[in-house]
Amino acid sequence: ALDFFRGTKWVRESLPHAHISGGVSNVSFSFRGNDTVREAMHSVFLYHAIKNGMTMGIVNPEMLSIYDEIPKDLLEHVEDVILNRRDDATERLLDFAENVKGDIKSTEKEVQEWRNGTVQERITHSLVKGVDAFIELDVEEARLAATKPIEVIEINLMTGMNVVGDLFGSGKMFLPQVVKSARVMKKAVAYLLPYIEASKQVGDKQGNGKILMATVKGDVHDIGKNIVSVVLACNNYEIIDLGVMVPPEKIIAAAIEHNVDIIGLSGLITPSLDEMVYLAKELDKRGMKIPVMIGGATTSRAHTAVKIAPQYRETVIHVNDASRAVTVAGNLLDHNKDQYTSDIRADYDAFRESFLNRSRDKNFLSIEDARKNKLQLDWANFTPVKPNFIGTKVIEVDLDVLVPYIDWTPFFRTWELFGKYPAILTDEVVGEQATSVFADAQEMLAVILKEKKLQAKGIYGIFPANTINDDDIELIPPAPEKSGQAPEGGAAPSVVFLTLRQQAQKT
Ligand code: B12
Repeated sequence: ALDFFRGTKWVRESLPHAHISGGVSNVSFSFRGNDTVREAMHSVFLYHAIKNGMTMGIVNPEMLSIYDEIPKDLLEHVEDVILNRRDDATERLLDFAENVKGDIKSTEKEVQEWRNGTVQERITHSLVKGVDAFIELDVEEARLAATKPIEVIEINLMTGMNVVGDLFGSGKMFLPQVVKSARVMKKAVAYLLPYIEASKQVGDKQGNGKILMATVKGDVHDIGKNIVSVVLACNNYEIIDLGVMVPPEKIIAAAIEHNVDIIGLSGLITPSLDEMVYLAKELDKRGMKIPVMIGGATTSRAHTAVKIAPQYRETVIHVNDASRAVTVAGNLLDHNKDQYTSDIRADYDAFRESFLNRSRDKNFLSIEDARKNKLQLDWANFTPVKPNFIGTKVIEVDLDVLVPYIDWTPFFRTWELFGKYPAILTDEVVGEQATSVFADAQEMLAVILKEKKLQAKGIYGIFPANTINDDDIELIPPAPEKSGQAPEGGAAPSVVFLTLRQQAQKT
């Protein structure tokens, strides 16, 4: 926003005859669903843009508050963001926005309502909404009901984070909101840590072994890695934590320097999978002998078996969660480890083999074989029915007839509201916005129907047709009637559709 204002000012001063237009509502897009904040943002943006020389603002006048009537505290928070006045402006506005949603009475009612849910519903709500006020209370309740404190992380908190992940993945949550969810998650984990540590096993001084932990290059996610580190530390493993975005050379150098027993790699974004493959190759090239544990939300047993394990002669094993990590580390360092590691390798080899076989099945046929498969029609014993007409026909339909056939789902997608119609109208996150744009659309549609603003027309045709060459279709349109434009000889030129026979192998 600030750059827009500065740019506008510069253009108007340097090129006095130029005009500037700006789309205002984009600035508040991440606050969809909170009209109070959106309207204030529009007014603030317009106010400063006009002051700097903008000549035309594109804005929905129904979504605009009067600049001077914006409550002082809301104005301050919004201007901090629009004018980039403080480093924490976004965070502060996000927090503040939670309190200005709707009127005070309904906000209070909403608070009471979500507090009536089950402990899982309350934890999920806090994570999704980024509310940290009650998280310790709810986590404590879950801890008292759990057998072990780690269960609260792996069941209750993970369930909530997966909801956050799904909403984020489908575009219904935005990055600043996920940052807030991550903070709530970290607060919850910090609350549980002393309880997890209290269950620390009393071991010998030497400990069970040394484990290097790192989130791979390019990846910033560390919540899961940190949990695994704590849980392993509580089981007497010495942890060398290299943090996040760790380049492969640094992981290898640290593994050698600290003489670690296991390397633990965490990754949550797709590029991390390739990083792990690369690292496995590098470990192999250097003839390293340290087993590797792979973890993090986007990693999988399948990817580990098919892509990572074949690159490294030593053991590579995928681990689903923090508690499994303890058993796996124990097995990798046990005196019986040879049996365990050869079982893992055999298991992954078998998995990979069957996976590759399945892909082989999908192989394509050669074009010659595909052509041999073509449908054989018995034309000699078939007399086609003569159609009522040859050529094209135009049809006109009343719009009322078509309305029930409108597919509304793509309509919502153009508004970047994801979900299927009609369920989207009651969706917890986008339902309110979806209902509002749907109501606008119904109003507009009613006007279109009433004033007959559009006319629906269709055209269809029936023509003699033949297969020609190997896979192509020739249409023979009739000569235009009495148009006088038919080419010499009467018939219109034929039209050929070029097609390619289906080559996918059918099982
Ligand atoms: C919180 C979060 C963030 C936070 C991270 C904060 C932090 N300090 O970690 C922030 C907001 C910074 C963030 C940023 C981004 N994120 Co993000 N994020 C998430 C979210 C919602 C939760 C992750 C999480 O903490 N889960 C809870 C922990 C406890 O689970 P976990 O990590 O899986 O760990 C458990 C196990 O996997 C295992 N484990 C984990 N590591 C290891 C390691 C070993 C050795 C072992 C044994 C076990 C193990 O044990 C843990 C406990 O049981 C996920 C969604 C999801 N469902 O995972 C998306 C998600 C991972 N993010 C995603 C994306 C796209 C991004 C961004 C690229 C977004 C953007 N446009 O900028 C950036 C990434 C930038 C980068 N370069 O890395 C996508 C990744 C999609 C993909 N396949 O690539 C996801 C899946 C969301 C989605 N559905 O689209 N994100």
